[in-house]
Amino acid sequence: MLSAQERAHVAQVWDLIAGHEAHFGAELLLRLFTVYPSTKTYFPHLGACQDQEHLLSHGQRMLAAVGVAVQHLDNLRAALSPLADLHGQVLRVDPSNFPLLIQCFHVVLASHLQDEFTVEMQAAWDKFLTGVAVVLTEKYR
Ligand code: ZNH
Repeated sequence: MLSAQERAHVAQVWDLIAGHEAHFGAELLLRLFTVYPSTKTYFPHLGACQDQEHLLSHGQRMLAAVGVAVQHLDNLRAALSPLADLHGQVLRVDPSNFPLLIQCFHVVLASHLQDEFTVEMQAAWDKFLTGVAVVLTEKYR
């Protein structure tokens, strides 16, 4: 559960990303694949050539889902239910990959926002993304 202050920080971070979902998402994926090459195995069509078009389109979809989560902080589980089915039952992404993505998220944010990205914003954003990851990984049965 996020406090009022944490919600404000999450909204503030999202305002800085909104409108740049595809580029932000592509950079996030590229960093994930570079720092944790094992994650590429989930994206055979992306990993091999790291085709910019594919990175941008998948980045866009991923970040758009994060945007939906930002708009539904009080009911993440309902808002992300179809995506949780997809990750848990179809893609079967190992849950250990989520913290890796979250870490890359922080680095990409920090590298762009620099001094604008305060420790309070980072802490709130971490709590938020962890909440998203919990929902996306709880349908593994
Ligand atoms: Zn994921 C897909 C989101 C994480 C892997 N994803 C996806 C999508 C989305 C997402 C929106 C699309 C869907 C449709 O189309 O329908 N993710 C997401 C989010 C997150 C994630 C939000 C966190 C935060 N993922 C993840 C991880 C991984 C993944 C960690 C691993 C590494 N995904 C994935 C895959 C896919 C997806 C493989 C599929 C792709 C294609 O199809 O191409």
